[in-house]
Amino acid sequence: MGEGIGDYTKYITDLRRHMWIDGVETELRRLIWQIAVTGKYISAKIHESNRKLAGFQNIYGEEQLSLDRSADEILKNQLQYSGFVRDYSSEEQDTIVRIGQGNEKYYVTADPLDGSSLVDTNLAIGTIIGIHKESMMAEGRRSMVAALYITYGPLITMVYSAGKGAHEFVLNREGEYVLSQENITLEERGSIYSLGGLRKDWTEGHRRYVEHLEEAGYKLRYSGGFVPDINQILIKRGGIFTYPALKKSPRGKLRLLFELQPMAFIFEQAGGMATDGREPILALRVEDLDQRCPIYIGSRYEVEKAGEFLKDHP
Ligand code: FDP
Repeated sequence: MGEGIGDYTKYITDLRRHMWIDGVETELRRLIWQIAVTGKYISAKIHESNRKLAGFQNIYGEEQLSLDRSADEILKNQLQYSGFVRDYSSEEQDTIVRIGQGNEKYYVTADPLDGSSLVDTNLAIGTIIGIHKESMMAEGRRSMVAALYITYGPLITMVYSAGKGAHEFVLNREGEYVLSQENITLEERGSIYSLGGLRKDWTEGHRRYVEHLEEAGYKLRYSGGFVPDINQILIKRGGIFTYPALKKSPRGKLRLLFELQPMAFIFEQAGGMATDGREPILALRVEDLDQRCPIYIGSRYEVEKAGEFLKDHP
């Protein structure tokens, strides 16, 4: 065998090389790399604030808020320096922010620090990113070119997809993202379920769906952090995460643009599905930055089954 790319790939562990071999376009590659590196700075900020605050429970709430904002600032600045991003929108900003000159290729959405209310419990939290090739106020299927999320847990892991499968990397002690799982593929059907919202607020269709899962022996696995809960479904190769429409909030809780679209992009790339109970998440048009949406995301069987129950009992 010669020294072709086929031989070379088996030695690939580093994120940059992986994206290069995967044929990810140069600027997109650099942008994803830049965001992954920014995850290290955000992680340092999380650690810094925890050290500073140990023992000061009374001011902890305030600091959590500033942690969200710090993560947002770090991300926005890094993206601005990258030179590849025209517009930035995040859960921490009221409007879309022009951070480029106006001729850059990409538009980035961010939930800089999802689940920050879990910091004091030492559960995992995360950063969620969507990368669009045109204005993000569109259907995800049309505008998205890549998505990634970083999980800050006992390990820092990053899952990205640039439209050619979903891949997981682990940050090692040398500060490199090392490939841990390539082309993650969900099974047709899983065995865990992860449910947001209070049972008393569920709709009839959703209640019946959950009872169906319980009768079938699904195990409950829910931390209350969207990133680790979703990550669990992906890494365990299936099951269902849902934050449904509730009687008092028919649009559910989670945000379409910042939280749901990026995860839907990654799950579809892993052979899974993501719907609002009817339509694919990526077919929904974003009309408003704060738009909420119910979500059923996971392996095919469970997502389709949810659709059947919700059709019969809307
Ligand atoms: P949090 O409010 O704790 O920041 O979107 C934020 C989020 O967490 C998700 O991470 C999580 O899935 C969901 O909200 C949990 O919401 P509730 O505890 O209000 O049901």
